Amino acid sequence: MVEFEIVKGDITRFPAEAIVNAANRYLEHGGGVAYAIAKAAAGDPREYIRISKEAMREQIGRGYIEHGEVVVTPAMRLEKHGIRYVIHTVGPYCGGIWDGDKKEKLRKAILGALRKAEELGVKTIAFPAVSAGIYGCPLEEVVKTFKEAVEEFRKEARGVERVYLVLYSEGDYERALRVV
Ligand code: AR6
Repeated sequence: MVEFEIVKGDITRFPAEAIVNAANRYLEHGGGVAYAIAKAAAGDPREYIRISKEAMREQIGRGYIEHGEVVVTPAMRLEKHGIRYVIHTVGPYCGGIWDGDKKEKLRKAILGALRKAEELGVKTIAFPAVSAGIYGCPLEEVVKTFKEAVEEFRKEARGVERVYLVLYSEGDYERALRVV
């Protein structure tokens, strides 16, 4: 049984075996949680961008990812928190607009990371609220999509036991808890 838990915290120090990055398709890590993860992992965020792009070439065979495709990089300095991998996924850009297409893209982005966690053999995985920051998707819809994606993943999960959705601010955390 896969447990889904909404927690408050900083994902760069969250003790899950894999953490997910809310990346852009080029893995540029220029702002938001992506920049925070890149800086915390490698010290110099540019170094983590270089590592991510190299990993993308090796794992995907091109210079960008589609929704549902993910890239794995080593946790580097994040290992001191028990983190082993960073899984980069790309959610939809909403700019305040939400529809079925955005939901499907986010669902793919979440499931792609969950399936990669299975492949990596990890038991715990933590996500930020993918697309709910710079990409401007409504937080409540993002949380709802997370719940549904984890529900779907339960049918196929073998090794993953716990999925965390980590909210950075108190306000977002309280809003997320109210989503049924
Ligand atoms: N821990 C957990 N959550 C965090 C942290 C943290 N340390 N820092 C921010 N958040 P965003 P997106 C939350 O903008 O909307 C980047 O430039 C934040 O409050 O990071 O998918 C990428 O390179 C928000 O709720 O991701 C892309 O270009 C959530 O993480 C673009 O932003 C996601 O916000 C992706 O935009």
